[in-house]
Amino acid sequence: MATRGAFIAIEGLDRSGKTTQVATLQARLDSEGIPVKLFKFPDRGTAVGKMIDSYLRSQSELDDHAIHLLFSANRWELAAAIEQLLAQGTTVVCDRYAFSGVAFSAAKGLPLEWCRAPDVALPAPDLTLFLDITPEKARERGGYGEERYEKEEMQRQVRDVFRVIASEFDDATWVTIDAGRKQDAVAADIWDCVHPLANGIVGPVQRLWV
Ligand code: FDM
Repeated sequence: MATRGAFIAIEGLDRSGKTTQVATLQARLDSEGIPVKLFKFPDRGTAVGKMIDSYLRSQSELDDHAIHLLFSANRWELAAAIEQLLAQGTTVVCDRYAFSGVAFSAAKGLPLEWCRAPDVALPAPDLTLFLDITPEKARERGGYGEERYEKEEMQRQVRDVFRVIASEFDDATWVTIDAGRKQDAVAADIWDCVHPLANGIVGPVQRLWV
């Protein structure tokens, strides 16, 4: 039976080592000869992405609802490209996706259900890996960066919302990984989860949030 590429989302808190782990996963898939394409959200290169970038750097102010919708629009801009790649048999790895969208906006106080609405019917990942790290461990790693959400209290709240989102998924679709450990141990866990999907998936791409 024909297979399509797997859709993998990597979500994570600040200082969880997400960027490194995404690069490591991409390299591993490459070395196994599995076609892979990486997306990163927000994609700051599009017209919408430029507005998001300016907001994150605190160079502009936007209403919380408005920026939420821009983050979602940024995903919709690339949704067709993602679907096309999956149909061609390419594995798609996303560095952040709609779960970050919900987690960050809900952490600011917007209702969870309102936050989900603009992402309804986007392609749903087959697997989401959540790189979890305690605020204490993040502090040990040198604290947070300069951008708008990189503050301990915000990260705590985001972590709480991620927990709520995680509880809605089964163990095969959402895996929380302790990212407070050594890089190699985290990468090994990620590969254990991704490997079974890497040779392709039978059946259509699912939709958020069903
Ligand atoms: N972020 C990211 C959101 O608030 N909503 C979203 O939909 C997405 C995809 O943007 F603080 C936040 C999360 C993070 C910031 O992410 C930029 P990177 O990974 O640090 O570039």
